[in-house]
Amino acid sequence: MKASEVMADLRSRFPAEPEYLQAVEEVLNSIEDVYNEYPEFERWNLVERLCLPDRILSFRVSWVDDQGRVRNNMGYRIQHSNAIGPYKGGIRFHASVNQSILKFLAFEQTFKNALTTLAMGGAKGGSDFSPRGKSDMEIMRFCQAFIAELWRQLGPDTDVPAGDIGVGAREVGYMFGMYKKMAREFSGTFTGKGLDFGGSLIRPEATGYGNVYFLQQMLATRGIDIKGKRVAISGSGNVATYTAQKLLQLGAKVVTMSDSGGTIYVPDGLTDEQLDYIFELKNLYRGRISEFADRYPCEYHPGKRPWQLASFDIAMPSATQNELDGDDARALLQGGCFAVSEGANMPSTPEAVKAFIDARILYAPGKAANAGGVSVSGLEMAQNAQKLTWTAQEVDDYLRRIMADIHAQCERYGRVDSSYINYVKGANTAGFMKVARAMMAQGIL
Ligand code: NDP
Ligand code: 2IT
Repeated sequence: MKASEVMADLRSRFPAEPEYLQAVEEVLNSIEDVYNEYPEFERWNLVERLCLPDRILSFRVSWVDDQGRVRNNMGYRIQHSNAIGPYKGGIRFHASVNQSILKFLAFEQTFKNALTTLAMGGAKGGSDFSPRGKSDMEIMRFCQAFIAELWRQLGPDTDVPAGDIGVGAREVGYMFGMYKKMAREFSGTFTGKGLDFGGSLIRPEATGYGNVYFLQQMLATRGIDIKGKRVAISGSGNVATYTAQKLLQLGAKVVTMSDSGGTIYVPDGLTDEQLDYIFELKNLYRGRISEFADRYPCEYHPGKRPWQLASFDIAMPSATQNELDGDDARALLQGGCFAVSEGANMPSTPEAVKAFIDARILYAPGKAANAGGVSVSGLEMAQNAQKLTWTAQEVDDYLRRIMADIHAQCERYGRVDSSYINYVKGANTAGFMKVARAMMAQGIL
């Protein structure tokens, strides 16, 4: 089947999976040229095989809440591809989780992981369980029930989960503990573990730091210094907060952060002390970003996303998919925004992506820009396999090298002319070619 025929076929087979279709369409549009250069891909029906996950596991997760009531959630693991390494990708706990969202995330993860230079296939999992407002004991019971079902599918060389929205060090700790008990093995089967039991230094920071390193690579192509630039960040979770931390270290101004309740706008940029408070607020008290506005003078915009509140030099969407639409993109461009680097997975709608590409600004899709997180997960797997621990400096240096390598891959496949790199085309093509070559070499499976 030709790439365009695959899209029409997937649309008719999965009409109720809009996020999955959106992610696939973006990749297929990018790779059409290289795909047509290799007739053997079509003979082996490679694109259709690559778009369909290897397997989808879905199961009921029953657990008991603090009031003694029995609660039932859905659990999933989508093992998309192990063509270049064991299945690898995060677990998301959020009320919105469904099969379409996890299929899009597992599909994206496959190409992202291919860009990292490390040997990792693509997967994603999660549940429609919402950690919001749950006690620590409820979180623990839920994580244990989730893994009681999933553990058989996992293993250090089979499938290695990690965190994502709603899953941080606490949840990974509970899931790893249950896995260890069920499987009777202490291995690197989860990444993002606590430092005392096999976690890697810099893993918490890696997605945010990596995104800033990638942004610096992009800015360097136009001779722009990050210092003093006004950056809008959305979200205030793991990715957003460490993005802000690295930006502050480099002298940039972080002027917005948000959560699902609204956005704070700090025109002069967050101070170190204010960012420390956000870390505390989110990690210790699990509070809302509105509480920041109770404590420090700033604008708080309930129910609003950052993009249309002011003008920004740089935007780093770091909350969730489709959080930046065509109107937002046009407002950003009108305000003079010259770079967008995605911390979240697929945060920009197709209309927004088109606006950024048409305007020839520096625009990095999530699968390139946020690959630092899973890269350091790969380094955590390497340390676990060696039974060694690397220093923070070693891991950070490795992370910088990987982000520079990903930038070089994007440039190789995405350079349009002497003044423009299409990072969407570059990332999709580079990721696709690696997975496609591996699939061709391994036969029809
Ligand atoms: P966290 O759970 O730590 O933080 C998520 C943040 O995004 C919170 O501020 C949350 O606000 C906000 N958010 C989540 N869902 C929505 C929504 N539907 N509408 C508005 N705001 C929302 O997650 P992470 O920081 O880990 O993940 C953020 C993004 O980065 C996701 O797209 C994830 O897939 C991606 N990513 C994560 C990596 C990682 O290593 N953790 C690696 C690469 C990408 P609230 O608390 O109000 O829900
Ligand atoms: O989207 C992502 O890359 C992640 N949530 C991190 C996955 C991982 O295995 O570290």
